[in-house]
Amino acid sequence: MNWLGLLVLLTLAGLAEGTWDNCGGICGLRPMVYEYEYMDHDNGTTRVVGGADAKLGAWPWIVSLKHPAIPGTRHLCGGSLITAEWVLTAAHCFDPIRKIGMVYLVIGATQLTKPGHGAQLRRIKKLVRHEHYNPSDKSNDIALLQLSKPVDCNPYVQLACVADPALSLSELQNCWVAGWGATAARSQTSSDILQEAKVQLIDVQLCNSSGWYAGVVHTHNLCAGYPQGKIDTCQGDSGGPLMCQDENSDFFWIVGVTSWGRGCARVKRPGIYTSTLYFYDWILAHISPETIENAY
Ligand code: 4AZ
Repeated sequence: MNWLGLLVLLTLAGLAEGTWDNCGGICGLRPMVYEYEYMDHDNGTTRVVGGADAKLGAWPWIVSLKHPAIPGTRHLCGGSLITAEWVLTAAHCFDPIRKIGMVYLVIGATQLTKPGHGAQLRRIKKLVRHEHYNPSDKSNDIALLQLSKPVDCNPYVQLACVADPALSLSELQNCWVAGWGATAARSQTSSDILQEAKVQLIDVQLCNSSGWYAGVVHTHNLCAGYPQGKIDTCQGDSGGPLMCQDENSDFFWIVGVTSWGRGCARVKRPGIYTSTLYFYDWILAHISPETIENAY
């Protein structure tokens, strides 16, 4: 092959990489947070309900699903960017099924009224709700949204790592929730600035015991929050991520999708999340059908 041919091939390969994998094949990293640490910026207080304002780019995979019919910031639900063209969210965000054509996604924002230059807007090309999602008991509360066009990653837009079944949850200590949902129980208004809070994973057996949720939590759920309440996700946080830092590294895994709870921040009523470990194969099968078909 002549040199010109080789050059054309290499250029095409480079372009193809730019189009298909513009997020560098990495996930769960927070470039802006590492910058803040380098600058010796204070880390914010670990003081969602009971949370604190997140810094710009703190959770670069978090997405706001918006609907024009919702008053104020139009925020409907949270979501997480798991590939350049797929967002993980909760099935109940589309309960009742809304006009999908009207829903749009804001990716890379911290403040909804000032999304900033890194933020990108997308529409939904395809909605995949879990085929066994049941609105009456919120079982299988998980959905995937294919974006109208893949995002371009930047310091404010990064992919989340989806936790696989091999991950040992009981060893994860640094877990967080984030969202634009209500900052007080019974409040209907969403927060303009993304809120974040550190939470504890609570054993599902304890969570399901009498005096707690008394058996209504499914085996494919996770519970997170505090026995004494006070810090929790709330209305509008649904669909967003429950994230834990890897034991041996800086990056974060999405271990749950915010699903429901009895009220917000109440004693012995922590938030209920759909486990991504449990639904890992379902997620993979729907975002890359070719891969799965070839695997069997
Ligand atoms: C909701 O309605 C909701 N306290 C989300 C999370 C929790 C409660 C309600 C957990 O979207």
